[in-house]
Amino acid sequence: VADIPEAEQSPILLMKRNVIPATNGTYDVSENYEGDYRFAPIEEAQVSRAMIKRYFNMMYERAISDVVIVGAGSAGLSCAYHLGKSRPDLKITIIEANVAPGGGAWLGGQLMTPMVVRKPADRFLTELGVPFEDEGPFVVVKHAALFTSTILSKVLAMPNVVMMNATAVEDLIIREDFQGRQRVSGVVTNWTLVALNHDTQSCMDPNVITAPVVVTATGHDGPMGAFSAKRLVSAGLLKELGNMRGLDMNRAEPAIVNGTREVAPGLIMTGMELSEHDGSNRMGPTFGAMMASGIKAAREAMHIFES
Ligand code: AHZ
Repeated sequence: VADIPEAEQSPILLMKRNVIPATNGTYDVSENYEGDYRFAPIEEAQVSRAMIKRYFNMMYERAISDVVIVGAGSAGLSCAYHLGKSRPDLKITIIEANVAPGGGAWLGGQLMTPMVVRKPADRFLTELGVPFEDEGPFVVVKHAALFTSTILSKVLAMPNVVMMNATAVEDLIIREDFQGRQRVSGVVTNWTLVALNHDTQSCMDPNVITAPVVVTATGHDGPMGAFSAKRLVSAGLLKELGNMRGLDMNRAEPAIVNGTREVAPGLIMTGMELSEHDGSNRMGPTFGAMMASGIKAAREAMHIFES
């Protein structure tokens, strides 16, 4: 910029003159580290506007979605992957209460990192391109984060899938369909930090997303877990919770996969939330059922759109 008068060296004027470092295909990432590393100039407000424009356009557009997936743990993400890939025409919106999506799938069990997946669910790892060690009846991914980061990156790269994290589903939209049946028709959302502070502030009303299909994948009971199962009870659509039974790997995994279904009109349940709904066993740190249940939930959603 030495040839530009100092008075004209505001970031925005520099940008208009195209004074930016070369970033074309021949750019060498190891260049300019000898005390001459330069960034393209920017006005601070451009950063704000770049985020606001995209985020609020996304919220505006996704206020009407085709499918909302509640919870981005291993079951919710597996559902998003299969549905997003199989039906690129559907607007799929993932709502995740935590800042970090992934639920319990950043670790295996007892804070150890390897992830165990019983066969035949290893086929899904192969499809994702996640490497593993074969131990006969099961396989082991060297770090659970390798599965979670891989599926997250693939899901988020899909043009039809968006995710709002740090956003909690606070309620379900339940209204009468044309047959007079109560039907889940969307979700009620709020920023998680707001949802956590309802007891400390005056009323902070939520927002809504309508969708003909909601997939709930909020995990077993916990601070936020089993959210939709519990709401079905308080809304009168389910008599009582089955409550998750003790650990039995051999019973638990097929029960979750085979039990994945539309539990109430418009609401498909997947993953460990089903153990609370149905009263099935927990399986502990073996993740094949979460993947297969997520895929089955995606198939259930497709059936609804095809029927
Ligand atoms: O933050 C939660 C997590 O990421 C999110 N979530 C829960 N309530 C929510 C709400 N709004 C938005 N109201 C919400 N998001 O849902 C995600 C659930 O992920 P998870 O990993 O807890 O559940 P999962 O069913 O995908 O996987 C369960 C993994 C387990 S638990 C278990 C055992 O305890 O035996 N075994 C396995 C394999």
